[in-house]
Amino acid sequence: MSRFEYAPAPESRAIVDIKSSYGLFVNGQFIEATDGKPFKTVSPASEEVLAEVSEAGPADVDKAVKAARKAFDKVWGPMSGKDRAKYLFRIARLIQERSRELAVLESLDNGKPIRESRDVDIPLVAAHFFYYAGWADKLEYAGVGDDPQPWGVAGQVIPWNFPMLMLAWKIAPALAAGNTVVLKPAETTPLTALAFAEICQQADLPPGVVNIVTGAGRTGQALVEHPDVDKVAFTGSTDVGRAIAKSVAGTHKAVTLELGGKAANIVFEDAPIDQTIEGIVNGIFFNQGHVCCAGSRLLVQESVYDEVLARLKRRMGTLRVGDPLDKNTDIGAINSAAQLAKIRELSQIGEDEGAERWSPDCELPANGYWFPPTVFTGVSQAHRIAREEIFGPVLSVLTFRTPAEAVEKANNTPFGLSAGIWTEKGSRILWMANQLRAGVVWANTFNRFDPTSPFGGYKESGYGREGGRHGLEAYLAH
Ligand code: TAP
Repeated sequence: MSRFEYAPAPESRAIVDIKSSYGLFVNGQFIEATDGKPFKTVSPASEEVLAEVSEAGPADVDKAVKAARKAFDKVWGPMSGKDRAKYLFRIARLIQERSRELAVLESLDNGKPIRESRDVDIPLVAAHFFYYAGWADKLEYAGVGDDPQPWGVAGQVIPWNFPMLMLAWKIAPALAAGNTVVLKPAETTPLTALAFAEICQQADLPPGVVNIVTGAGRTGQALVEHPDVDKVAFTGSTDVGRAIAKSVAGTHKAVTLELGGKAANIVFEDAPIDQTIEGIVNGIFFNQGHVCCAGSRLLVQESVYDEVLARLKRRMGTLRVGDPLDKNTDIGAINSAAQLAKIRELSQIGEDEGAERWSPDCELPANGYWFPPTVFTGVSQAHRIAREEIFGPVLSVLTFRTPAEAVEKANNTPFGLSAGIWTEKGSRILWMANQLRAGVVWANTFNRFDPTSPFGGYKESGYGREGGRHGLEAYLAH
């Protein structure tokens, strides 16, 4: 595979103003961390250092939790829902106003294509704040009784794949319900969370209602283990989720966990073929496959296997891998060297276990972290690439003959986050949706999100729901 020199599109880079260093956002101010060393956040497309960011240690986290507690007791808790809504609407409008800048910042820090951050991530972020702003004065209809009460201080830890969208999923319902928050973004993608902190200042949000503590796993651990946190909300890997569940067991804390997935995307012989190919591509290559609900296991009915594979490979050959800031890019950079190593390792295991690997001939930039769109055929259910989350642009293809076999294979996973069904038959969609042990089931579409719809998993994909009315429930004591 050939390599070329990556140079970020200069015109988009000019619209963001990244500071050389950032402190923690505590009690409405950016402050220096007292307890940890600063770390660098880099652009995964160029390895350029974007900024130096403070690492919060336990003493800093304690400061943030105290600020959140004070704001809860004195300001945000006693405030009427109607007034809380005004702040949330204001934040939503500021996100819209700054959406171009936020999209560029997200693509720079995360590596995702600008077309996605501009058209999907940031509009959804604003939509979440608008949606939950509407709930703030109607909590008695949230389904948890006539007198819903916030938990208090929420400690929230999020991953790097949708940095600002995960922040919105966490912060918007928490604030609408009357909680205050301390949020830790992922180590590799802190910049949009820090921009959000500025937006909170612009919106005149009372100090301490939102606090952002940057850092790595140790910061997250200090936050979820802090005794004065009432509600823990975590999105990330199943391993860390398990550790968090153990650490809060036996405490007063309420917990929701959104963890990994290994979704089946199921194609029947009567599926509308053009739409299906686009759905398969979107299912696994959207956001470089760094998607918890990615359609990473393609189940194809045997009778259409040859046609689906041939058309899929042809379509994969047209995907452009490269500069995240170029509007024509389909697949951006892998978020970190560590994630690239994990994708490479599991792909090698796929080959070693006997599956057949294929990627189109595509040029990859010389610097930065990249992986070509890849499909594995001849995959059996026992293969690790069929069982483990790769979290990259790698698709494993299996076949089935009957709907019952498709259900059995789709459910043969410890995860249960999402699934997709491609068929013309409405009755089959309904039957399959009932059989599949997945929190979200898409029919003739994939990776569609909306603030009104609950999202979350079964089994090792976690518990609790985010989004919609159900997403409020997680932030209300009942
Ligand atoms: P993790 O390694 O689990 O990290 C998630 C967050 O937890 C990061 O902020 C991380 O900090 C922090 N963290 C690490 N160790 C911790 C500890 N012991 N205590 C508290 N916090 C800790 O996951 P990731 O690699 O960032 O994200 C990918 C995973 O997230 C995938 O498995 C994916 O499926 C899942 N995901 C799930 C969903 C939903 S909705 N189910 C959505 C998106 C992603 P550092 O980043 O600094 O290490």
